[in-house]
Amino acid sequence: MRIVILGTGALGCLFAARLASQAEVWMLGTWAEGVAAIQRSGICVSEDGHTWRAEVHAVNDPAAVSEAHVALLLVKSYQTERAAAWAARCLAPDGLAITLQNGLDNGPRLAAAVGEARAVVGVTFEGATLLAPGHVRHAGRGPTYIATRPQIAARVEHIASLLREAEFHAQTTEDVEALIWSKAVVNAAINPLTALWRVPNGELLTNTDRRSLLAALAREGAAVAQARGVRLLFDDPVQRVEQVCRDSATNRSSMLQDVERGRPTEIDSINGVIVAEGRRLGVPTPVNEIIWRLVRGLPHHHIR
Ligand code: KPL
Repeated sequence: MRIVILGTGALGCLFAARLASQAEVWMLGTWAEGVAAIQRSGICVSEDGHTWRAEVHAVNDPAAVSEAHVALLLVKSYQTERAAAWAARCLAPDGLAITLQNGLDNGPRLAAAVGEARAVVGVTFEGATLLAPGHVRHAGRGPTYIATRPQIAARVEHIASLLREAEFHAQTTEDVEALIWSKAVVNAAINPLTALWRVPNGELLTNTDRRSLLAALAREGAAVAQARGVRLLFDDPVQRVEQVCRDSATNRSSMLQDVERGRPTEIDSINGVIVAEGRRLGVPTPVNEIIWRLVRGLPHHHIR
């Protein structure tokens, strides 16, 4: 089985390293330092107090990979178009492209590039931090879900079992919307506030001003999901978001890390989609809209 992983960031490295024992793995990315480090010395994974290495192919040219059975998209959501176009070039006609990215709008963009029949949406709750190019710290374990449908059920099950052999908690699901929206409601509340205030997740609970905005964002996101007919995995979005803040108290959210590094954020694919869906469905989302604009207005925030 030939697998191409789009993206050489933290999760790309984690998935590539683990899958290297099960498949021929290619990493494809535009980040020169990341590709060079992996070419030079493979991927380095630090977890549970030890560090191990895996050898994979790493390239920056999609022409180097062809007839891949699986393409895994693990780039930031503002890089989806390019990664999806590259996946289309690398995939075999009966290959599948799977997005495991953050955000609510990756599926349609992937399908536009590779075709509906080859596009698959998933979500992962694995947590990883990039320590250096090609060196990832496996920071938190969580399940990975891949959406299945009758036409591709056998291939999706095969990929899920490969991921399980690579020690991921992988499952297939027919209701991936529930997972994506549940994750997005949490991300829409925590990520922008930590990025704007530059605090770790647990600090969002330390005073009533922070807590009230956190709660308002979570309630609006859940209301939009509900209007869309999505069955969220929790009854009380505020309780859920506060629990995530406690469980990940010392984490610096991915959006905070992006802002600190002067990179664009995934705000459009998270809060931006909640606002757009709210408008479409007649659900007011004033707090998400203000927060969305505040993050987009941050200095150096590039807009798609
Ligand atoms: O998913 C996350 C992120 O940072 O993107 C949370 C759950 C908020 C943890 O930091």
